[in-house]
Amino acid sequence: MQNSINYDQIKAAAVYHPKPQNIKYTYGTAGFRMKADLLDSVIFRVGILGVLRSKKLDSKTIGIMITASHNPEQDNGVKLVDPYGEMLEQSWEDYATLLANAQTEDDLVDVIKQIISKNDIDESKPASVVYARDTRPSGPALVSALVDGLKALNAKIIDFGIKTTPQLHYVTRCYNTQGTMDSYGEPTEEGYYKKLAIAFRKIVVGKPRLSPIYIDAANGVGAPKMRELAKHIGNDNLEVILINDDYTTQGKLNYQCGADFVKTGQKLPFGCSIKYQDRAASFDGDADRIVYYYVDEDGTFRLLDGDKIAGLAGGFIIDLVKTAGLEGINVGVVQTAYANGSSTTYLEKVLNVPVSCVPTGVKHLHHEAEKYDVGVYFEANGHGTVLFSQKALKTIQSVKGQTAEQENAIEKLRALTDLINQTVGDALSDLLLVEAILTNRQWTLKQWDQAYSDLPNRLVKVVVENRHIFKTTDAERKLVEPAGLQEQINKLVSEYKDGRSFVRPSGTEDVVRVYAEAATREECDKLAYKVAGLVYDQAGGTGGKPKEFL
Ligand code: NG1
Ligand code: ZN
Repeated sequence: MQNSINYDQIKAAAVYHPKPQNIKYTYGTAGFRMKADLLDSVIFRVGILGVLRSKKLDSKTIGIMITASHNPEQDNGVKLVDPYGEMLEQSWEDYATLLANAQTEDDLVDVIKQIISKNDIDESKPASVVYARDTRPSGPALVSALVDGLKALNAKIIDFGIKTTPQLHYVTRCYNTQGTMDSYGEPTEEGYYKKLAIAFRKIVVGKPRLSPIYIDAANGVGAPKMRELAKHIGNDNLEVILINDDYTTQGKLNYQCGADFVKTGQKLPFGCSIKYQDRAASFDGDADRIVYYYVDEDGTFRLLDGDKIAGLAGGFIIDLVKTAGLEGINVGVVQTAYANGSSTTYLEKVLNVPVSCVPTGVKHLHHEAEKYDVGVYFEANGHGTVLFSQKALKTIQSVKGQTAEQENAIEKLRALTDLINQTVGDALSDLLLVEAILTNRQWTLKQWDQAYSDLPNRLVKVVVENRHIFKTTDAERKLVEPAGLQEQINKLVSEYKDGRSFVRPSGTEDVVRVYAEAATREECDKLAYKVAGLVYDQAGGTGGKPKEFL
């Protein structure tokens, strides 16, 4: 009975991972995320949940990633990955929260029993879990809490070491598809690089190499992994210059660098002194986000964010599908309310693609994108990917071109299905996607940027007593509660040309986010801060009213 659950063993292990008093944990859009020193008991319990999930899913391998992405170095976090590399099924998020909040060892056992009985789990099934962590100093101690949880339930444990978040998603899918028709690749880090490198070379073959790309790796795990990937690709195809690649010195991770810093501050990261015509990109701390940027002739900073990547990828894929004569394959783009209004107009009016808007959070984007044959999804912050449906994959694999031009387009589509990480947004894979497209088009960043001009936009945080009183509808674009607030926001918005603004509670921070865009920078900033002030005054703002531009 090696695999069945021994509750005394669990209780004995749990004693070493007590839940702190007076803390309420919540499994949010990015799993659990907070100060690392509050996470020991949570991670132990996430291990337990991973094992239960594996037993529930017929012993499929479940992934667990320990990371806090773009958060400061002292934070950490954890999330579970389902067998095909997708986010944990939503109904199980509640179990994660319940387990994390069980106060005593007896409470913990009660919750485990509840989960087992509700889901009709066969306790005797073997379980398998693969885990990885990013480069945070708190990682090793949290890994040992995780392993204690996994061992308490006698799971098969696969240590994937220090990896990017998307590499963990990749390997989880590989383990679960090995030897099947849908085999996703070799379940190793090497296998990941090879798959991407081979696909990249196929797409750029015969095209002149572009100028070097500077990559700000946020002093995180993306640095060593990008270096490794670049070796597999070869300097003759892609020239990479890494900056902010010091992932061993404490205090540097995400500090004044990385995709979030660049996107939020709309400025160059620390240590980046690019000149006109240079090309640069930033990853975030766990390398699942990427944004591009350059400086103009007059030194102005120009950002190419997730929306721009969606436009570039969407346009390229649509051209290939047309050239290949595959009109039966529909292409769609999925965005959130944070997508710049100009990007939505460009996609709908110029590229003529259907665009859906969904609530914030990768799982919403991912599920919506699955509804298209080829679904492009990107958050403005640079997290995104392109999904190919089974129908699209089969067609692309089997179809034969009538002309050399058609065959060439089909070959490129085929390579794209390998190049693009099908499980989750991936900075390394997305970098190669963008580089492959720009190489094919022989475009500079400026040429890419010319597709449309972003409306000036601003994101402001408001600290309130209780952000949970904010309820939204219409993909988070309208407030339902507090009652009456949306009408006042509408009134403000109507006073600004091309004005748009919405308010929603963050899923990852204890703040309310206010987004605004308008025709000019000045108007946009005014609108943002007026709406932020309104929220502060009417909905329990604390700690100082945001008023930078008023
Ligand atoms: P919240 O904190 O819910 O706004 C942020 C990002 C999301 C997503 C998650 C997960 C913005 C405005 N929000 O969510 O897009 O990436 O973090 O990391 O960028
Ligand atoms: Zn991230």
